[in-house]
Amino acid sequence: MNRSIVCSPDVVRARDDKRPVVALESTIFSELGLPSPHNREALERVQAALAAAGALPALTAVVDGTIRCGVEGELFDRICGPARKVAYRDLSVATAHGWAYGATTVSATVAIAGRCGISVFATGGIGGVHRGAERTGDVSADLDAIARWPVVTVTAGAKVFLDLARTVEYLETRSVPVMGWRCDEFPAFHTRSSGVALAHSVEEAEEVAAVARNHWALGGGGVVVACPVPEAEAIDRDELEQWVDQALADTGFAPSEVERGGADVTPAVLRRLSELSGGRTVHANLALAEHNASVAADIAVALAGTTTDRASAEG
Ligand code: PSU
Ligand code: MN
Repeated sequence: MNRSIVCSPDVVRARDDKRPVVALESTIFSELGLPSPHNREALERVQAALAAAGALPALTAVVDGTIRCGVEGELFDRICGPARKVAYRDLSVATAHGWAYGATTVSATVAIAGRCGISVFATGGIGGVHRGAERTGDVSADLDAIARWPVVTVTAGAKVFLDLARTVEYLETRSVPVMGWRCDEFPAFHTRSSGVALAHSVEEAEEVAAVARNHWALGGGGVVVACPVPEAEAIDRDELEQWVDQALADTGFAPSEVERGGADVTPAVLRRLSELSGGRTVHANLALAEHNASVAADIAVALAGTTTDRASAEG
């Protein structure tokens, strides 16, 4: 099929047999995502959650200049190590320049999944519209990529220091159905509510599968399932917002830098949030990643037997 992407034999077999497969990004598991050793724990918990629900993981990454779909265990030490972030726009450069390890973001992963015929993707949180985007223009490429490729993205929303109302507005503009998973607000990653209402909510994986099939039959691209962090690990919104304000102040980035979301801003803010919360933000991150994987697996099981080919109109 697609020679620019190397799929593992397991992924090829499962896809061809129409068995459930769930794509995973690698940024969250690299040193760019979670601090060691929590990144390794996240990878193991996500893989276990997929296996428990009967879905095969298809971890994506650029390894030694090759785009891989289905990275296996012997490479996990590298996956959890230092990386360069690879968005969809960077895949062509990472391969041409032979990057040793490019950790895929959401935009790269939905593109790889879409090209490989994998229809479900589990992540932690998606990128979004940054605060101040009306001046800086910083809108994550995740949103356009989600709109383009026919893949269901399961996410715990997006981080509270993005502009969540504009993020949801943008997905609406790009005709992406966004469904709250047993909730009616867009979740804010570490915390379950954002105050941003969603137009639709769903209760079961079968409902998501029906929406996705219908969207694809109409020529649509991606579908988002917005899945709040499990209650037991969730952080209270007011408490989180206090810590965010404190973390932004402590890390000393100017408001313009925070708004621009430069490469070093988010990791520094997340590190400070973890300290201020006594590690609770990291535990919330692990719990939501694992939970998203199990919801994504159920959706992949519900969709199994169908392909992501965009059906042409009948008659
Ligand atoms: N949200 C998180 N942790 C992350 C990311 C998002 O809580 O590590 C990563 C994802 O890989 C996402 C990317 O696709 O950041 C978005 O980056 P940007 O805003 O530069 O598009
Ligand atoms: Mn950006």
